[in-house]
Amino acid sequence: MQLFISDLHLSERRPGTLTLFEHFIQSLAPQSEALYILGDFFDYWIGNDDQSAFHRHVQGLLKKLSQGDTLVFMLPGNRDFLLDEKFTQNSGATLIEDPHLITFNNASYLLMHGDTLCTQDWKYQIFRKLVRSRLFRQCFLSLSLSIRRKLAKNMRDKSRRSQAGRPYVLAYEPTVAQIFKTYPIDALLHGHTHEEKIYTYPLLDKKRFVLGEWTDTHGSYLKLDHTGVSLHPYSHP
Ligand SMILES: [Mn+2]
Repeated sequence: MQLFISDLHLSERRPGTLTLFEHFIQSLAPQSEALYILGDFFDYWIGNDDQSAFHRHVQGLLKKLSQGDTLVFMLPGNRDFLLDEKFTQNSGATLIEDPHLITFNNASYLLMHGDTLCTQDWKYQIFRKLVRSRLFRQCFLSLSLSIRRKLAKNMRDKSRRSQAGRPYVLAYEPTVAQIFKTYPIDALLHGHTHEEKIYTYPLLDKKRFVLGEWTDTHGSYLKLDHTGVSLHPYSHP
């Protein structure tokens, strides 16, 4: 069995979500061969030198899981795209690229965070290209931690304001169709849009599984086993 989660947006300001995740990683996750985290695991990640007690604790949770029988994979999202090899050392999680192809039981699945599917938001796609460049990375990481923290907070506030009152940007279906054309897959698994929903494409005989966001009381995960992929809510027992 393999498990997939995304969009926990873990931060010091969301202790309840951390508690729910702690339960997940100690009860369900150790039963799986692999845990894939599909982006926005952290609400923000401004560089590996930001080793607060909170970050050390979360990395420790992943490390403990990876030292058992479960492989941990981390696909960075738009909030934590600065995760790097140092994080791998501290957490035992292997970083994977977006998109990432896996096969299981003779079926193929494509894993993504999901922001690259929202191509109607062209302003965001330009911004994404810019911040993922080597130059931006070097410049940003050369700033002091306190300045990076301020910039990250400004960016979050700005995105919250621009998002307020508007429907969440969804995946653009022609872009999804292009993905199905490009990759010989049975299903696409992603997060980012927080929908917690399964899309079916009967003409193509394909599916798209969209993970939900985690809160204090509600989590969301995908399970892949011999029966295929299934979407599940997660809550405190
Ligand atoms: Mn996201």
